[in-house]
Amino acid sequence: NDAENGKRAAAERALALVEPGSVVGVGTGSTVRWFIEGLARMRHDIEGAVSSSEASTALLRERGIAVYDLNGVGEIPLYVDGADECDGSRCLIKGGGAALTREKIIAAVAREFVCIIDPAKRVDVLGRFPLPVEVIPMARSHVARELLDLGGQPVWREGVVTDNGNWILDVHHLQITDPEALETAINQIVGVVTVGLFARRRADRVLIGADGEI
Ligand code: DER
Repeated sequence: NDAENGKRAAAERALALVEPGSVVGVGTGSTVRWFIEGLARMRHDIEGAVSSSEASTALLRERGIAVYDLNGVGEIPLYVDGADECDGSRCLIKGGGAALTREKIIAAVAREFVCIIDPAKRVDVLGRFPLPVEVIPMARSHVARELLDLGGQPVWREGVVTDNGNWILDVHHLQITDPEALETAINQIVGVVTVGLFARRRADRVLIGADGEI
């Protein structure tokens, strides 16, 4: 279908950006799965990967790609990951796959963060997709009340525990016209581990389907 074709096309384009002999930063999700398939084809040309989730780690290792602890590697030239929404300034909502914390860590370390999306995720204003917020379990209700005060409608993603042992609130009904300000505001709430807004550190390039780019 169109979405899958768009995901695959964007992922294929990202493969061309991989430096030979490098350790590649790899994200999480169905778009990144196409990127991982491509990395498998070129696994002898790369040193290995650092991964943003146990799920991606398994996919990489099954394909004969070494996965390193981030603390054990130097600079990461390139991080490739998907997103749930992307606005015209390359700000992203991420976390649909519950991997937002490790994704944000690798994005912070990587020299270049390239986001790969199908065209349906390109929006004018972020917020139609509920904003994921990773929270320390004991703080769930406190953070939810604070998010209500910020105008959101938080919903507990019940039954989901992140790779870090935390819970997720998905915040509905936000119109995020100032992503950096909202990211900063939510980061301040005690009990928040990570907010799935990538604005302070946004994508450097966004590859959209077969031929779009911002
Ligand atoms: O969780 C994430 O941030 C992922 O990147 C995810 O949201 C993108 O998922 P998809 O590629 O399966 O749409």
